[in-house]
Amino acid sequence: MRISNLNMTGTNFVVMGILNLTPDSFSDGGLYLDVPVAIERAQQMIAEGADIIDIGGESTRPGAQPLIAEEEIARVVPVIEALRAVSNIVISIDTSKAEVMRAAVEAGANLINDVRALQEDGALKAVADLKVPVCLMHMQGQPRSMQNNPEYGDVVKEVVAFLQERINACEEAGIVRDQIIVDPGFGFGKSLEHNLSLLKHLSEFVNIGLPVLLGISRKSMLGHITGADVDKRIEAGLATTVLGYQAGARLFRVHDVKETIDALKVCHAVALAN
Ligand code: YH5
Repeated sequence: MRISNLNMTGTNFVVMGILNLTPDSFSDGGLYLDVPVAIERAQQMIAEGADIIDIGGESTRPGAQPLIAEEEIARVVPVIEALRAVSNIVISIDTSKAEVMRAAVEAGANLINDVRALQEDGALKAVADLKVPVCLMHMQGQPRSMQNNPEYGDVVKEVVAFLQERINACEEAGIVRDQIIVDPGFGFGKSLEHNLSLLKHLSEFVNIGLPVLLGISRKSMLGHITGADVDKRIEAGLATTVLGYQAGARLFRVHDVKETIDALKVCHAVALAN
């Protein structure tokens, strides 16, 4: 997974715009269930410079209930097909289910983003068969209960070790190493202190030697630090983007594409200076 293959603008970062198709999403409020409305939002993020559109149909917010594959496919496939019909943008599918991965790639998706790191039945095989890049994210527990007192000995060591184990599982299943992206999974079974330690020590994830994706946009940790409501967390999110870039993260999953790209252009310009 070379960043240069995902970013066409001469910069060394990749911005993934979030297109949420869940009715109960707390940051988008389920506004994009309509296919034309979803496509308009995607086109806006593309116009703002997004390199990837990440499409998700399963809510993974704290407390969320599981969804059956058929319903998830019914939400995401029409949007993937419609977006593919009007754009050659890289499309990522945010799912844990093998059937959804297969249906999404068939419909035109190019990348799998799995918050369960291919631990569900058939998921490793699906990605190996589909030969698409994959983002492996760490989560402790399941969305329904993950924020009820998450516990770690050493959060950084444990999350790095989990990702190493999943990379090994991928390679054993025939997924090539250079198709893998890793993600500490901010907010997924983590307290504020855990999230802060992961960001402070992000370079330990960069040292794994694979591209690191950061997904902090609008999340509760930003609200806990600043007191800002979910739609007023852009500046707080940009601070984490800059810190993440400086530590070596190169992929950023965000709602606020233009603002994030401007911040990253400054980071990149400084990185190029003498
Ligand atoms: C992620 O970090 N997150 S879905 C709560 C919010 C705002 C946003 C309170 N999928 C990640 O985006 N995939 C999600 O406001 C992800 N990394 C990867 N790879 C949760 C989300 C969100 C939750």
